Amino acid sequence: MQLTSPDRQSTTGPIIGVVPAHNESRTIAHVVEGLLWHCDEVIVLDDGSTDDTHEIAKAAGATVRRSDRSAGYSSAVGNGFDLAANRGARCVVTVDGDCAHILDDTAKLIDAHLAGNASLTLGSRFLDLDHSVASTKILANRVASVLVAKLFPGRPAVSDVATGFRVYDGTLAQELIGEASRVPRFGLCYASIVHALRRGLSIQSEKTTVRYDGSQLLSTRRSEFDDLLSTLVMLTDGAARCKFEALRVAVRNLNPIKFELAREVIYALPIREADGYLFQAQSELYRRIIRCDPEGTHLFRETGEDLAT
Ligand SMILES: Nc1nc2c(ncn2[C@@H]2O[C@H](COP(=O)(O)OP(=O)(O)OP(=O)(O)O)[C@@H](O)[C@H]2O)c(=O)[nH]1
Ligand SMILES: [Mg+2]
Repeated sequence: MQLTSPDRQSTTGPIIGVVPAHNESRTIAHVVEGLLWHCDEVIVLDDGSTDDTHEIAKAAGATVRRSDRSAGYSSAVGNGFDLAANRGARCVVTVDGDCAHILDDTAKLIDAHLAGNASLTLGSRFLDLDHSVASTKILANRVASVLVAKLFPGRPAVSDVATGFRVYDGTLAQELIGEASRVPRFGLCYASIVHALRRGLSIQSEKTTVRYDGSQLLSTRRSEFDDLLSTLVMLTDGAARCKFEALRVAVRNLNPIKFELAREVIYALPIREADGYLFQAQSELYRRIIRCDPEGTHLFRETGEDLAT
């Protein structure tokens, strides 16, 4: 699924795998070995781990960069982009070190990236859903996609703005090094999309499969939601920035939030014990009964204050 016209892609250089890993000793060998089938080199960025992630990654064949202090996902991936740029990478494949993604999808993702001539190819967990992803995760991602899409009126929303399984064109990866060091924790996931769309570069999505363990399915962590909003606050100004700031205050206070999207109402309901949110949707039909809104594209806080216009 391509969103804009083809770009001029990097056509030479190695394909570099970049894996951020924080205490992933259980899974990192599998990820490195799986990725090495498809990449010329795999670089594991391990910062702040207290287990033997770095040793296992090295034994599995990865180039490892390690530091003592945990600087967050974005900083780790940015350091990977820096090393990939030094090698003149044609493209960079990022994948999480926790083995959430099915690595067999790597070939498909790289092929789609090269064939589609895109700057960024996202391994989407939410295209043609035929595997089990919890509804709260689907809804949380829909909300995230809509918030990002609000910066680009008239452009279709990207289906999975938070996926860690991606292929970046070498030039785009290089452009993102500075941004990666500025955004909070997982902010690069969103900042990269905003950056590409602002530059008029193309983003395409390819269906990929994920596996989660049960504990990850209950809720969306408050910190993840905060990362998204803090990144959008950083990347915007004026009225849009004020609205994202107001929403961030609500998230930081773990307040209930109500989003009215085009075809449904999505509630983010706080679960204090999990320090996060459960997302629930109500159908359009029900919404028509409780309130008539012909425009149907507003975003409201619990108080009813309109945040989107
Ligand atoms: N180097 C490094 N890697 C990190 C850091 N934080 C997270 N990661 C890695 O980034 C990847 C994604 O992090 P997760 O915690 O799984 O985040 P997530 O996939 O959004 O969340 P879940 O859906 O709950 O798994 C994993 O491989 C982590 O080990 C960090 O501070 N430094
Ligand atoms: Mg994960």
